[in-house]
Amino acid sequence: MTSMKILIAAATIAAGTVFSANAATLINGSLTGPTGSGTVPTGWSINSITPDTTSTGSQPFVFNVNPGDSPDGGTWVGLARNPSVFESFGQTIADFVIGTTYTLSWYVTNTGCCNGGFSAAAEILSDIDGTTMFTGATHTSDGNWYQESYSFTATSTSHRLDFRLGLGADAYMGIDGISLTVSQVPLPASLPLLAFGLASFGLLRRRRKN
Ligand SMILES: [Ca+2]
Repeated sequence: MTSMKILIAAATIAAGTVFSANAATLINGSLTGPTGSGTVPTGWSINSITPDTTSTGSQPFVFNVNPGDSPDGGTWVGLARNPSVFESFGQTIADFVIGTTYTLSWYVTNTGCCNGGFSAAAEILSDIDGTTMFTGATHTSDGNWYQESYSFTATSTSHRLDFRLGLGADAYMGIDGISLTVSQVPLPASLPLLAFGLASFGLLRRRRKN
């Protein structure tokens, strides 16, 4: 193995170690659970009104457009809204590392609901600690699944993440396959490992000269 290859391998291991150490634990991002109106899967809690756990094959309502399975598969959560209220669900994650940047991603579909009602175009909003941090693209009621994501930096070890639709004309959307990954670690955490990698490289070069 050349010294450059060893350096790259060391840096890769170092980066992997830092990234896994900073990982935050999102429970049941696949939203797997028994279907039903006004219920959310294990690991999640209702924040507002009555989100539903549903699937293509077993839903509590009749969708305007029946979606295929999401890319995540299995069950997913349906959210309704009207001009004055929205359904919302989420979970509190308590092992964030302050200063670390995380990427939150999910799949969304606009199915519409209930025999033609709730047919407006709409978008997913991602709230952190009750503040909207990201508004997804507006999707018409076509039953297709779209992936969306954004990044944020943890400012506390504990943050509450919620998903909902913004207020507006009656609409119904599904969300599934929610994932939370580390996208950037704070510089001070990576510095000692980078120094270790560079020191290893220096040792190898010195050994070669001898
Ligand atoms: Ca799922």
